[in-house]
Amino acid sequence: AAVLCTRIIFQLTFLLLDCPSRRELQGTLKQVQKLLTAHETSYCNKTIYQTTCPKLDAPTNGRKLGKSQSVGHEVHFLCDPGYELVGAESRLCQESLVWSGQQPTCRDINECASSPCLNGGTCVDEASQFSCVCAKGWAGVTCQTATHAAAATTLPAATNGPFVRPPRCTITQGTTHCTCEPGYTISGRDSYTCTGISTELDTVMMKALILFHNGQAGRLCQHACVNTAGGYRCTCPAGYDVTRDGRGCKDIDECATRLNNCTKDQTCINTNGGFQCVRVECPKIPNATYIKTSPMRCERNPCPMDNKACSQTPNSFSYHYLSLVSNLSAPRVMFRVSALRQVGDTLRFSLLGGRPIRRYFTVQRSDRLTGQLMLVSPVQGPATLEAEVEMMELERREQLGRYITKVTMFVSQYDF
Ligand SMILES: [Ca+2]
Ligand SMILES: [Ca+2]
Repeated sequence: AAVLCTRIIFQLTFLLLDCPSRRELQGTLKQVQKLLTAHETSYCNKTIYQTTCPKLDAPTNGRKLGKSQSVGHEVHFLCDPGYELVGAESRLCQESLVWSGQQPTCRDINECASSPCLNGGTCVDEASQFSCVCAKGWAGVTCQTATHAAAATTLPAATNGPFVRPPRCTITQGTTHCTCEPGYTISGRDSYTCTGISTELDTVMMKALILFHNGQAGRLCQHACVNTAGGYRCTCPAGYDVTRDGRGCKDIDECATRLNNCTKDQTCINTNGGFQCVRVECPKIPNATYIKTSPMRCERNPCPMDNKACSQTPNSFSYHYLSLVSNLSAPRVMFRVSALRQVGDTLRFSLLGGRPIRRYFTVQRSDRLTGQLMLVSPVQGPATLEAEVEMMELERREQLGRYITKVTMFVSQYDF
């Protein structure tokens, strides 16, 4: 409009100064009229026929709120669950008939991207850094360490005394022969009582430990997270199923199903992420012979009278198998061996084996009649460890009886 006006003024000035002819004047007026018409047309188009902004689309995987495209009206944008908005949350139809800002998009949220605070910790944003407020039972910069208090409250009280069960005895040709249920050991010199090796407790304890270990609220997936459009999916390694909540991994019990290939004379031991077929072979040691009294126990045949070499050998060997997860925190009780009552003046518990086993385990007394195998250092799986706990009865330093408990531990590759 400014240019147009200048041009009209210029042309009129020209007319006034130079006294133009009638024809020239008519020509100029025609031109002015033409320009004014053109201007009016363009003005009318805008003000009367174009009062709205162009149509806006909703972003892919999102919605647009507000339908009006009139000047002064706003539209808002929302994304579907699993997506986040990138760009303007709203756009305004401006006087110029152009929407303000840029068209936003909905971007898939990568749920698998790790949060810095683990185990249910809350991340607190600070200037150029962050800090974690840890959930109860966790500590450390990223809440990575379980505090002792949490472990203690989750575990059942470890004060259970020895378990006692009557043995099954048979009398053949004047000799009494007794055996115990699996998990119990004949102990004491009389050999007529089955004393509990606290397998039952250990099973409960292990379950509690595993639950505790898996209860890591900060981990979205226990194993692997796969980001998907609008969501995510957790996957588990071979040997595990994804749990019902879709986040955890549950071991497949191959021994409870036909998924194992153990033969009839083998015992299937379910492990975390797999299984083992085991078969107990009685030890061959000089001066004594052993017979299998149960799939997991060997007992010494009676020694000839006054054969001291024979009577010094172990009275029994019992075998136990534990399935553990990798990196269990230590110290921790793994197994208990108990005597029903004291025979002789001393009961001694010790760990047999060399340095490799001593790196992870120790044996200590937990009460007068019980020794416990303790894990002293976390074991990184996959690994198979064998610890032998010896219980010895003494009278004035003379050996009365020796009982060996072999504990084989199958440590999984993962911490579940
Ligand atoms: Ca996603
Ligand atoms: Ca298994």
